[in-house]
Amino acid sequence: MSKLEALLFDVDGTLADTERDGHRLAFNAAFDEAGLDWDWTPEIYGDLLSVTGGKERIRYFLQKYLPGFDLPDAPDEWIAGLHAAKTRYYTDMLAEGHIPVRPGVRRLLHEARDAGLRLAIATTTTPANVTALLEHALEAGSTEWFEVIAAGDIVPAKKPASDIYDYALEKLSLPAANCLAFEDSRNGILSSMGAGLKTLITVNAYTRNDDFTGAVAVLDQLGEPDQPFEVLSGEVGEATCVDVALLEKLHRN
Ligand code: XBP
Ligand code: MG
Repeated sequence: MSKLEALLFDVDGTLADTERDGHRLAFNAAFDEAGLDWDWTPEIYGDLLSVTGGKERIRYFLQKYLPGFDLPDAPDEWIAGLHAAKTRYYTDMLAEGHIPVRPGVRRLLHEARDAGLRLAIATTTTPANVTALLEHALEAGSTEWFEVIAAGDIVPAKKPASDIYDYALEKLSLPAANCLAFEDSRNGILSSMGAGLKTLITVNAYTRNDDFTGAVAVLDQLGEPDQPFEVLSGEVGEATCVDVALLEKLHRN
């Protein structure tokens, strides 16, 4: 049987609830700054989340909601500029402390480090967003806890493709069998399972009804000793919050 040696974390929706009141607002601020009257409501954004990656999401929005929009010459550069402004707004929001990590995240990461588990990140978001979240929402210096931060355009195909997890595993020099992934979405679990990883899901408001077939367990949150998780599917025994012992059990099963 393979020993659990490393944990690979998605970021958006998993480490923190970043989408509705983080990324979405930053996109809208960038649109406003560019003189565009686009308003990504929480409902529209829920649909746009079917496409991962901010630049890809803008393109999808234009195709689906504004098919007649007259794109400037050099549309890729224009979208990249819009997206760079969005990243600026988003990282500023994080620096101002607007977005906390989800319940149980800080505790579990400390416990995992104490237990000698190796840590990595596999996300579609821009690297600057990951660093800003770790440093401001998790803990100053916590970027160093992660041996590998696989993010954004480092691979050509974003989730649901498995490329970002394949890349992280290669950098860790570990087979998927020795690792466990943490995800929150259908696109995320398609990516992690595509790389052969057992995957634990914590849902959020946007992903609660996603199809998580194949997950080792689906929970509403990692939980804290005084804030138990709700089990949506999977067998967790007596546990009421995710700790290293439960991760080892889920990985073994
Ligand atoms: C997260 C995303 C990201 C963010 C935006 O998906 O889809 O694109 O919404 O980030 P996952 P950027 O959690 O599956 O990795 O704008 O920096 O691309
Ligand atoms: Mg996610």
